[in-house]
Amino acid sequence: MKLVASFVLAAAAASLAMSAYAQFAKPEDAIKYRKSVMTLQSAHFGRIAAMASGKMPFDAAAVVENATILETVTRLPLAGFVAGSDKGETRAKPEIWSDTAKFKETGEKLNADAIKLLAAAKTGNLDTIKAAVGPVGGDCKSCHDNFRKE
Ligand code: ASC
Repeated sequence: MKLVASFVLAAAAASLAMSAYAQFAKPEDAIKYRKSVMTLQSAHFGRIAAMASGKMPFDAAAVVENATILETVTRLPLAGFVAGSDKGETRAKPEIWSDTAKFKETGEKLNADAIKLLAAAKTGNLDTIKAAVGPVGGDCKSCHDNFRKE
């Protein structure tokens, strides 16, 4: 009886682990996930960009806080572009799935530049931060230009 119970538990744990690994039950879930990621990227990068451009008062600790979150969040978008999620409420271009290498490279560059932005944030120097903001904004823009419909 004890043995059966432990098998049942193990099976339940395995199926939970599997569904977490598969990540998305439906294509709409993947679309919702990546839109959420874009919202977070925009919010946290937007605050840093606003400070870099003088639209918001410079607060070194707030830059570190936002850059820390941005560095984590920029690891996420690629996982949302699963096969079959090219249809529906999305502006994702087919090139994401036909030119995957370029798309992946673009996504990885964003994270690499976000890592540099976090390092710049930790210096507390506004000019250093400003120099690291440009590349991240450029990554956002080039990915949207190449891979997002109008
Ligand atoms: C943002 C945001 C984007 C990018 C882009 C940079 O803050 O929401 O989509 O930066 O405007 O060019």
